[in-house]
Amino acid sequence: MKLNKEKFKSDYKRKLLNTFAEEIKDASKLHKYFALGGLVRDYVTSNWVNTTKYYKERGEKQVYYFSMEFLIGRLLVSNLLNLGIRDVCFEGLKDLGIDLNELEEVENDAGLGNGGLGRLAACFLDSMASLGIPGHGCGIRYKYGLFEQKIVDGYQVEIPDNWLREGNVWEIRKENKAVEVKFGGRITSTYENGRLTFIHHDYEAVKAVPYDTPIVGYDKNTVNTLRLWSAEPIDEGFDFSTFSRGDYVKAQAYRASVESISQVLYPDDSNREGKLLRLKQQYFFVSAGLQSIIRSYKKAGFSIKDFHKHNAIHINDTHPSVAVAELMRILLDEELLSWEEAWHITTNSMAYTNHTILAEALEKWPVDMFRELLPRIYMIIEEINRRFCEELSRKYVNQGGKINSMSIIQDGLVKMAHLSIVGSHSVNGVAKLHTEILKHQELSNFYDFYPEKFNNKTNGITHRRWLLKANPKLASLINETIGINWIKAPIELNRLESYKNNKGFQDKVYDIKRQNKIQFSNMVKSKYGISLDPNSIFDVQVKRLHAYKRQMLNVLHIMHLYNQLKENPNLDIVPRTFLFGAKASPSYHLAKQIIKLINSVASKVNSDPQINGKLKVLFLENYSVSLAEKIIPCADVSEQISTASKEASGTGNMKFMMNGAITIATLDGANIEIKDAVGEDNIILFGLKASEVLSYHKYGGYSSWDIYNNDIRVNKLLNQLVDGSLAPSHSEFKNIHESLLMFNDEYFVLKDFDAYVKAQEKIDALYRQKSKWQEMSITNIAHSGIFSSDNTIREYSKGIWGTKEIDNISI
Ligand code: 26Q
Repeated sequence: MKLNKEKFKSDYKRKLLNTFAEEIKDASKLHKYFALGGLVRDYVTSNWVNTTKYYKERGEKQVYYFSMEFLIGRLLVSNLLNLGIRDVCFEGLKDLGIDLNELEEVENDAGLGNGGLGRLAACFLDSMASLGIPGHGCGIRYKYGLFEQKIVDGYQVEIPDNWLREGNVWEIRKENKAVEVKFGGRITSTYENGRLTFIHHDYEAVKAVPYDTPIVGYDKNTVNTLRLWSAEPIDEGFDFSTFSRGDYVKAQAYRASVESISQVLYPDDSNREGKLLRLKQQYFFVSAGLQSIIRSYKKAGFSIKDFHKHNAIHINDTHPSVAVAELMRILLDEELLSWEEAWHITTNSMAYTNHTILAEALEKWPVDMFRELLPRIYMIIEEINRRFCEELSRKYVNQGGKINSMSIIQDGLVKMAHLSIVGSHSVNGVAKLHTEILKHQELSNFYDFYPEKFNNKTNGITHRRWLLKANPKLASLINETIGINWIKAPIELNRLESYKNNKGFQDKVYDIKRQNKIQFSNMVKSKYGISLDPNSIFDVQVKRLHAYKRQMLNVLHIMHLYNQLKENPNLDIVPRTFLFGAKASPSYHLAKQIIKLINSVASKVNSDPQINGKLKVLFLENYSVSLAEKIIPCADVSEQISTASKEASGTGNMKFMMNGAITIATLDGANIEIKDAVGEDNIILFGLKASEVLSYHKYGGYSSWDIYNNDIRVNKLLNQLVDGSLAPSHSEFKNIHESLLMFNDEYFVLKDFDAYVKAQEKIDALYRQKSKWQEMSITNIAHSGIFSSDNTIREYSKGIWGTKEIDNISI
């Protein structure tokens, strides 16, 4: 948009006055932030209304991305950037004595996600709007996002994330668009006009109220919508005419039970037993979302029979997969279509992305629970399954075992992945290796039956947030060097390739990294009182804490370096700063113990004068989107060290390379594609391959005891976990010790230890060759463009949704 500084300044002063009846000199930082946010929203609204109208009037095909999680982070600066007014606002505010960077820090992260899957959804929203694709998000407006993490005495403590406390400038409550969602009750059927009709009795109705957030495209007038649903009682919850103390108490209980539906995001749980409330959440937003889509589709005057030609429904993992049955219900019971018609529309609308191969992560619901909560939906799933099994039995004659293993309902459980596959026209994995494993291992029966459904869509990240916004200095240098086209066409970052040996350019990239490290160290100093050395290698592992991600391998290596330095204080290593950030699921005890271990190692190492500044270890509290934006631009080394085959894709890996970090990696997930993009000379690979891991799983043959007995380094390290070296209590790290020995090291940490140490020695040697290192770093940045989610979204759009890119909306 066009905006000059003077106009902005007067707009801003007026907004502050109108919102808070205050002049700048009297306003708090919070009010200054809210006034700016409100003004930005005002700037966006006419394009927002126009976009919605344009899509509707033209009947453009729209995609709805259904996701339990949207890990958005902050919106202020990213909206300013996408509107093209960051600089003018920065300067205007400066004239008014206000620092935009300070206001940015006032905004609470919208942390409505656990990790990769939720952040991917947020990157996709940014890319859809920036490409002009009519694509919207549909999810839950959790009152509390992922817990806030505090570290107390080295332990993780979880605090509720009350992100809405001060209000949310970006959302608009749409009371008039509320819909009803029905739970429980019972179903009867009658014949009406020659048609079997189902009636739902004694159900509990919940009001679903949408809150809409505008999603602004970069340098486009497209503004899409993220619609998040909030659960409320249908009326105030009690009837004043029969008011009594008992009713009052009942009414309050009813209100609380309804509101609990959108109260809190479930932390990615290690014990993922089917929780009724989570199933309620899933049906709640799916039903509300589909009802509102159909309502507005019909209002625009189109035939329900063409629904799939104008709408694509994407389900982000199995979490929203009840959408398959809910769309069938609406088409059958409300639109009165035949089963065949409804099934045709449903399967042609739905597409499903799988994000994990870990068997324990696949969602299954006990039949009894499912049927009681969603009686009509259960009936429909039974019928879908009956027809599916019939189809299977025509192809697989006398193969009852196979049919049983593919059934949607099996052993008293409803298998949501099976429902998703059967009910969708597309099933995709999120990186090449992951998709191959789905096709040939995890879902091979389904791949044999429906080969045409399976496809790969390698994940991506929005380069606008993860480079342009997070690393403004590097972004400016890139602009000066190759111009600004890369912002719209990120592949053009490859023009930096020709500067990789340019000494002047190398120095500038080095200098920017150093400045970022200094800036970050200042923050660390004031928050933790710890001094970091910006000349040391910043070696960073930030991601959720999971055994398969192998933070343990990283810790064992640090302990090993420490042991070596204790034996030989003159050991010549490049000073290193190891930085961690990770939340553990509250019930995941092993993961929490690993956090404590990192902190124990940190205090041991950091307080040892003999180490003489060669090692520093820091666990950063409360890893989140906004913290990621600060830490990633400082990283020299990116730790992507999952057990091969276990990380579906990873997206942090892409963010780091885009900011010039060198990746130390196993051949897992998208690390493989990063290797293909930068070449083997520009990434440090180590460890077991996926095929080796899978073969150990299948045939056995690995004994962690052998390594413990034969490698004196490993022997010493494991003993140190339980001999009081790191904690006064010898049982503090007992579970870790047991997982590595008694339980035979499920994730091959010890098996890969030697290779990892050697890979780290390689990093040390390379970092000493400054020019070589800079060349590698620039090569990584230059080849990061293909990992822009713009590319990923184009592939989804062409290959799955059939949506088009609209150049500019003109009304
Ligand atoms: C399930 C049941 C009960 C409670 C929580 C859950 C749950 C919640 C979140 C299960 C899974 C998740 C999230 C999974 C996830 O983030 N997967 C990651 O997806 C990324 C995007 O595709 C990939 O890059 C990562 O490799 C993958 O781990």
